[in-house]
Amino acid sequence: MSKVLTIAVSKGRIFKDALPLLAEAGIVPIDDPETSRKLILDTSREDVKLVLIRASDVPTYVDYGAADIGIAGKDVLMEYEGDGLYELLDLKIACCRLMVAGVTDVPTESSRLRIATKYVNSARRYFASQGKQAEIIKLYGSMELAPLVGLSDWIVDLVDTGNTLRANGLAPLQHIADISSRLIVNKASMKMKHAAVKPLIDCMARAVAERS
Ligand code: PRT
Ligand code: MG
Repeated sequence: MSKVLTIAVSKGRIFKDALPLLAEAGIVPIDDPETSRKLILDTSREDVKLVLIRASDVPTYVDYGAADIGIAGKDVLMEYEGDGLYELLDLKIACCRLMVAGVTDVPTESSRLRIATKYVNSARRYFASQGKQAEIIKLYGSMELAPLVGLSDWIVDLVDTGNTLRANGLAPLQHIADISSRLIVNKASMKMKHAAVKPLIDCMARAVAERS
């Protein structure tokens, strides 16, 4: 195993919120990811590199050891089925809620409840826990549209301010889970690179505690 520590993180809101926490561990990217086209960023620490990937791919890279560490939303982790990683720390960034939403509280009672979502596993588990039969329809985006055009009764999606729902005439109906980003670590890296991984986790844990 190489001496370099690789951290997988997605561009956008998670990256922005993670920067100050990474800085507490002495990790500052050399290039600005918003302007650079690089997918591997050098940092102020010679032994640490950041890899920029899509939010939903972060657990995959960490599970397979292509990245030692990752920062991923709990929403993404709840969907992920691999078991090669540890979820070690709640970073309390990029917070939102996973919710059931729709035009009205009352689903069309005729056939089986239909739910459109990107979060198939979480939706299935949630409705099963409520003792409700639901047909889950997998979408990759723009979930808000589904109830408006009769594709589904409700959706399961992330809600922050609620503005996106409101703009489409939808309301939040049921709370499924509070979401924040988590620090995840490849199981083998945790053992083989413990001397490098442990202080990094401790630094970030301290930074999180100081903020809250
Ligand atoms: O875009 P891409 O397919 O690459 O991935 P992604 O959309 O998952 O990435 P990104 O960067 O948009 O989101 C990364 C992570 O941020 C998610 O996995 C969540 O853990 C976290 N997060 C926090 C959010 C939100 N808040 C959020 N509000 N992710 C998405 N949203 C979206 C939501 O899906 C909805 O469309 O914002 C809209 C709702 O926001 P409000 O404020 O209008 O309620
Ligand atoms: Mg997005």
